[in-house]
Amino acid sequence: MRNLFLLILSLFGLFSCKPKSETPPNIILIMADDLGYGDISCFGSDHIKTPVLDNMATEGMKFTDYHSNGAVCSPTRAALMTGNYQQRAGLEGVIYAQLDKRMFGISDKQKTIAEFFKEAGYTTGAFGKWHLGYKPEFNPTRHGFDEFYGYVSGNVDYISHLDGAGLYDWWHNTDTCYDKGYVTDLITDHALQFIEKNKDRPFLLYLPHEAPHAPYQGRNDKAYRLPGKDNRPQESQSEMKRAYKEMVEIMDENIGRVFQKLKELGLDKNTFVFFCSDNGATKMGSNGMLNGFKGSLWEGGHRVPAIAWYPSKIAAGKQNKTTVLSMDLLPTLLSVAGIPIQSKLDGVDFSGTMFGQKQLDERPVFWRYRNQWTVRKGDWKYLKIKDNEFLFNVKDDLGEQQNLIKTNAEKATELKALLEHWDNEMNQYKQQTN
Ligand SMILES: [Ca+2]
Repeated sequence: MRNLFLLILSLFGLFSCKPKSETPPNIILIMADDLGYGDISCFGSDHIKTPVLDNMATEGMKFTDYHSNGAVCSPTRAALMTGNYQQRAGLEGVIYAQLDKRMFGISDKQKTIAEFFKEAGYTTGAFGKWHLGYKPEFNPTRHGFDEFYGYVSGNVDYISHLDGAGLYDWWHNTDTCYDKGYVTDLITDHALQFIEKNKDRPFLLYLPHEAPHAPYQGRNDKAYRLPGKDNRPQESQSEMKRAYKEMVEIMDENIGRVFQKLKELGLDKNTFVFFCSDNGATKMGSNGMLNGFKGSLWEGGHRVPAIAWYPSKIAAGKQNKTTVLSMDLLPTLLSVAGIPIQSKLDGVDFSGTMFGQKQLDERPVFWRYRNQWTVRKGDWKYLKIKDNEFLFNVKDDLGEQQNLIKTNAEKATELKALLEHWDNEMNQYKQQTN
């Protein structure tokens, strides 16, 4: 009798299909490389013009307290892909291009965002920079992406597609590919083809741009890296700044092509787009009023621009002040797509803060990189660099100028205890999984 009842229930489930208007949304995640908090006009740049991203913010939601999980490229990508602190994926530092340093890569033990989406019936594609390992077993197509087009190292020459070790690094899935063209244009061309091919079924498109990471090359500049030699000219600071501006503006133009394609195909009503950066700017760019640069745990190393766009569900022109990190995108994007998730993750779903439903509970979040540690909880940030300790109220003092470590020892003690607990947890996890 009970079985019959369950059968009727499950049949009821089968026939109560969602109406067509509720087909799962497409998800597009666009990430810039080394783009700083002050590098686009809607985040205050006075000389780089980014009309497409500005419009995305006008029609969507700008995040003022979004952080990359890492202060450099690979760790952030590991956290983004797995929804966990990068330490759990075994990637705390950058994966370098030198041949004797190519053994590292994303762990098989962690399920990726692409694997979650694929299991739910999505088609998945990655177009651009991977930077999660060179070996074939680290390739995106082995970690849930149906299609990969781009490069696996930390950066390639925008014209010749040679990596930092002077080796050719341009791929379609696991095969070397000999396309000619400027990286930012090429990855967009292929991403647009992916959208076309999958316009009738839900897709996850991950579009990690190279811009504005070095080498600093505009669309019409010469290749620096040629087989067997590095032809990098002795460039002036102003020449590199000129290229940097152009690189961000070309990326913006290409993001515009993605929005145009969505409109052309009538997908703009049912596609959620998120834009972010993977760490703060180098001295070539701008982190606005923030202290520090890429590689540091001062705010300039990890507080970066982020924008969400989903006109059918996100009210236009809103600002979101919630503290969120790269690792939160996995549970958030799954939630936007209506995909339930059972796994226990470090990242949390912040979709409620975008759709005006609910705020996140206050939680501590952590970073460690080389000899720097930091914890953030609410308005407070404790930072340790070697043996130097700092405490800032980042709401009142975003530029981290007033060290309150001596005047608010109680808060510092509370945050230090949280940090030590997390640090131990990450170390134990490392020991257990190695
Ligand atoms: Ca980066």
